[in-house]
Amino acid sequence: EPIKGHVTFNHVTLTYTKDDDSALKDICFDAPPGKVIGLIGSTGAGKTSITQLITRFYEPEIGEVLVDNRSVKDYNIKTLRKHIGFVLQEPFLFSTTIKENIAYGNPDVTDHQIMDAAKRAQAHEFIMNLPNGYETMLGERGMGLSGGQKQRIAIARAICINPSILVLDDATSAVDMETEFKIQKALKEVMQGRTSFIIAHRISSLKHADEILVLDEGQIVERGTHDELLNNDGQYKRIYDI
Ligand code: DUT
Ligand code: MG
Repeated sequence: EPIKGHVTFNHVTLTYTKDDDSALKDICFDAPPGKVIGLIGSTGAGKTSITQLITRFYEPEIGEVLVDNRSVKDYNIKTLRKHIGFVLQEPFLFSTTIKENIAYGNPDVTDHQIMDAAKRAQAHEFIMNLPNGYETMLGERGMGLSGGQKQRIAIARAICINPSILVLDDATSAVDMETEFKIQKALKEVMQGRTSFIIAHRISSLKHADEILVLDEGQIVERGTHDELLNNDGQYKRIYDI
């Protein structure tokens, strides 16, 4: 049956290695379908770890992770992962054609859908400017494309998969402003109607989130909307002022 994309964390604690401190401590939040959750905090704070619990790459030591009010443990893992799209800072690309890269993980997708996804991902134009267009062969890890172009291919892929839950892990760092603008536009398109988790170092990419969780050393130290957090005069405000 379809997944609506309601994500709930109930007192989640995650420990990678027994001797280490927990990477996540008592994390609680509720992300209703279609809402946008922003995750911010210094390196090692636990942002990526949160998203990896949703896909069950890891299991919490304490607490539970629910999708549509059902524990992720009770899902068939393949079914669950089919409904979760990832756009990572270092997109996962293969040495095959651009078309195959966009269609990856979605064998039933048509050429028309691939092109439509690329247009919405702000990638169609640069693809058409390549000598072989959609048939252009990429090298290892997408060699031949810029970082921003690779990201837009990854966004097009996420659009094709049509996930209910979307994870954007630092998707717009390390690109120039014009490219960032294009990527932001593409992300807005792909986030439409999906529960989205935006991980960012820059506040500009997540200030429109419905709720922002500020993480520090595995704990949520502040939460709220952009405006609420600025009024708090806490860690978020300090990041904003830098
Ligand atoms: N950690 C491990 N093993 C792993 C992944 C992470 O021990 O396989 C630790 C490193 C860190 C904590 O868990 O102390 C949280 O890591 P995470 O990658 O979730 O942090 P982040 O907020 O995503 O950091 P960054 O901004 O650098 O991506
Ligand atoms: Mg991370």
